[in-house]
Parts: sequence; structure tokens; C-alpha cells
Amino acid sequence: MEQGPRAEVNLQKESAVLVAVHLDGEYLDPVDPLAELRALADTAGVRVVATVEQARRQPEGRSYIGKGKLEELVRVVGETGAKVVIFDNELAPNQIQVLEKATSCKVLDRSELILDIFANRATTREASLQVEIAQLEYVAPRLRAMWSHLGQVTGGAPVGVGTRGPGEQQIEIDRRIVKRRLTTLKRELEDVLARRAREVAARRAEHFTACLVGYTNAGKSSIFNAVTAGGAFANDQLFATLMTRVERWDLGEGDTVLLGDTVGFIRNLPHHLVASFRATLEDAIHAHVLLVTIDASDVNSHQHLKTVMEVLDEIGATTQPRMLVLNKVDRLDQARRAELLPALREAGRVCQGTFVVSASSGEGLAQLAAAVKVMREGDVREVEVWLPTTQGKALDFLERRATVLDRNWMDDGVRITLKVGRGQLEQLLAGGVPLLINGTRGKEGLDLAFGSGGANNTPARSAPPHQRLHPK
Ligand SMILES: Nc1nc2c(ncn2[C@@H]2O[C@H](COP(=O)(O)OP(=O)(O)OP(=O)(O)O)[C@@H](O)[C@H]2O)c(=O)[nH]1
Ligand SMILES: [Mg+2]
Repeated sequence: MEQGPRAEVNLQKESAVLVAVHLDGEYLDPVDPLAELRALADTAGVRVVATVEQARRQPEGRSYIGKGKLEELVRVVGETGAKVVIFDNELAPNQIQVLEKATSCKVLDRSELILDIFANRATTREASLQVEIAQLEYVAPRLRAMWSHLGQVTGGAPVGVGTRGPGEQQIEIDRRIVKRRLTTLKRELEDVLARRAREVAARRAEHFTACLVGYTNAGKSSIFNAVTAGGAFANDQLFATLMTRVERWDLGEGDTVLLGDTVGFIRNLPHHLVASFRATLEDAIHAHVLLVTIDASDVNSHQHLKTVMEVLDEIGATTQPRMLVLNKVDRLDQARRAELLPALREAGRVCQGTFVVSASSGEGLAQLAAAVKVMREGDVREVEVWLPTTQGKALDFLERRATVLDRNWMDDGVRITLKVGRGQLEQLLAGGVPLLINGTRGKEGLDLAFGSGGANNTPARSAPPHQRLHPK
């Protein structure tokens, strides 16, 4: 059976030509426009043998690159014996077809390459599900014929770029098979999503959660490992982390919060991938505070920050405060620090505070912890709280987390005068503890004592004159 060029190629260890078309008005890495694609190729295990670049106002309709450039590409492929051509740009299915015919090579675009990396990294059922859905949605429409084997796909084995089946001469795509498979996968993912949402909600109600988010390779897992018991895989490659990890973070004086480490973002992240990775990013979406981590030593740090902010908005992580964490500053000398950091600080001014850190040397991590602590506590005030004696756990929580000034035991409850942060009381209320705060029940009492609005540092309205603390 004749095989098309896309059929038998496995990306790992394959030799590839990288192609980048720089379109008018598009962002361009000023130092090395192909650096990120090369890093992605490297991560996928591809051996880069040549690069071809072209500047164009807009893509050529049929083959994306111009006629002369295509001839050059064909020549380079012939000379190097490359098996794969990887474009930095997003290609339409018919363009892929034209390019494959001309070069007799498998042609991929950047999104497919990213999907391939994710497919190879996915180690959990959840990650595999998400990758396979993204691949079916993104890759399937671009292939002319390869789905005959899908009927035999079992157990969600990812239909990877490298495992593509029969080539162009084979039967037409059976879209019904793809659709059926997608329905099954999505149903399974829904279950995973629902379970994960419940887990995250439970965690959030019980603990203050901070989440590291940021560009891939920024050092999120390294920070995570430096401040928690660790266990996250940190490596100098893109997308080292695919699944969220959550650990306790000791902020000092026995004060702990939960810290999440998440999958990294990248410019032009395939849309389907963002959508299907929602489950993984659930922790980020619902975290109390986001630690937006940037590699300050990367020449593209500004662009990275912009991308991260956009992706956060896209996934709906919009309500909580963001803190800007500028990592890897050990790589910057004093002059570079003075030059770079103020500009990054300015670019991240929507964030509540900027922290200059190094996961390697530990610099700045204590300040970061202190700031998270302040954020968690929110506004600290002296209040009187009543809670039923049955709420032993909540009482224990207050004893540990707040400064108790006085306590009075009554028949059915205990009245405590304490200095406490809004955040702690919010946490107890969210957990269903029936508190009276300065004599008023629940959220209303909280707003009267601390000021309404819920955000930290909101000025308090003056608390009403102290009323009866006891409910009766
Ligand atoms: N010099 C220096 N290198 C760092 C620092 N933090 C992380 N690195 C290195 O940067 C690389 C990436 O670190 P990771 O912690 O895996 O980055 P990440 O943000 O988790 O990356 P992904 O999971 O791929 O999104 C590793 O080689 C780390 O050793 C730092 O503060 N200074
Ligand atoms: Mg990581």
C-alpha cells in the first residue's frame, strides 16, 4: 500500500527543516526569530538540519510561502535529506497538502508540533484525554485520509503526530468515526472535569490557595520545589509540566497555604488545547492569588508577560489578584537589573506587587512568602467572634491563625476577642461555620467589620457599636 509523506514519520530523532514566515505587523523575536520554534523542535526530539525564513506582507494563498521560497525549501530538503518540514505559522489543510506534495516531506505547523509534545508528555488519563481531544479537533480536519485505524484505537491511546496511519491514497476520513470517538472522549473528560471541580472547590473552601502560572520554562516548578516539599519535575525544556501539582507552602510561623504548579503557557497556544486544558487549569482559575512567573533573563520577557496575561483572561482566571514574580534574576548583573526590572514592573503594573526572585539562589522567596501571607490575611482587625462550641475545628483554626486576646466560654458557644484577617474569617464562612462577627451573622457581619467588597485592603466602614454577641 502506498504511503503518503505524513504516514510513517516519527518525529523523535527525525531531521527537520524549520520554516518561519514573518508577516507584517507580527511579533518577531529581535534576537533569534526561530529560537522558540527550535526549542519546541528540540523538546519534541527533532534534529534541526536547516532553517528557511521569509518576510512577507501576507501569506501566499496556496503554499503560504512564495514560489521562489518554495523552490529554495525543496532544494534545502533535497540537500539535507530532511524528513519533516516544520512551519512556525499556522497552515491551512490545503496548504499542507501543497507543501507536502512539493517537498515529499511531512509538513507540520507549530500547533501540531506543540500537540505532539503534549501527546508524548501526557502521563495521566486526564492529560491523555485532553491531548487526544485537541488532536482530533485540530489535526483531524487537516488530514485527508488516515482514520480507518481509529476504529481500533482503544483505551484512549493518543493519535499522535508520529503515529499517524495511512497516507493520502487511502480511504477518505471517516468523520463519523472521529465524531463518535470525540463524543466518548468528551463524555469521559466531563466526568474528570466535574470531579476536579469538586476537588478544587473543596480545597479552596478549606485553604487559601496560591497558584504559579506563567510562560513555559519560566521556572515555576523550580520555585514550587524551592518553597514546598517539592516533587515537581523541573527541566530546561518546554512543557516539562503538564499536570497541576498542589503542595503545602509554609509561610513561616506555622502559617501554611496551598501552592499549585501548572502547565506553562506559550504564544499562539493552540486554541483547542487551551479549551481542553481547562481541567488542568482549574486550580489556577479558582486560586485566591496567581503568581505570574516570568523568566526575567529571557530577551522576550515582555512578550511572555503579555501572553500569560492574555491566556489567563482567556481561561477565565480574572477575578483574583495577580502578583508578578520575576524569576532567574541570578542571571542578571546589576546593570541589567537596573535596566530591565523597572520596565517589567511597569508592564506588570496591573499586578499587586512585583517580586524579584531566583529559584536557584533563593533570593526574594522569603519576601514573596511574606507578601502572600499579607494577602491571605487581608485586612487585619480586632473583632469579637462568637461560634458554637460544636465548632472545635474552627476554634482551633482561629487559635492558630489569629491573635486571640480574650475568650469567654458560654453554655453553647465561645466568644473570642481577636486580631484576625478578613481572609481567615472568609475561609471559615466559606466552610459553613456559623459565625457571628461583632454580633452580626455571617457575611453581613464580615462586611460591617471589614468593609464590604471583599477585596483586600478595602477601607472598612466604621463598625457599628458593639451589640449583643450572644445570638439570643
Ligand atoms: N539560573 C536560573 N535557572 C533557573 C531558575 N529557575 C529555574 N531555572 C531553570 O530553568 C529551567 C526551567 O525550569 P522549570 O522550573 O522546569 O520551568 P517551568 O516554568 O516549570 O517550565 P514548564 O513546566 O516547562 O512550563 C530549568 O532548567 C531550571 O533549572 C533560576 O532562578 N535561575
Ligand atoms: Mg514546570
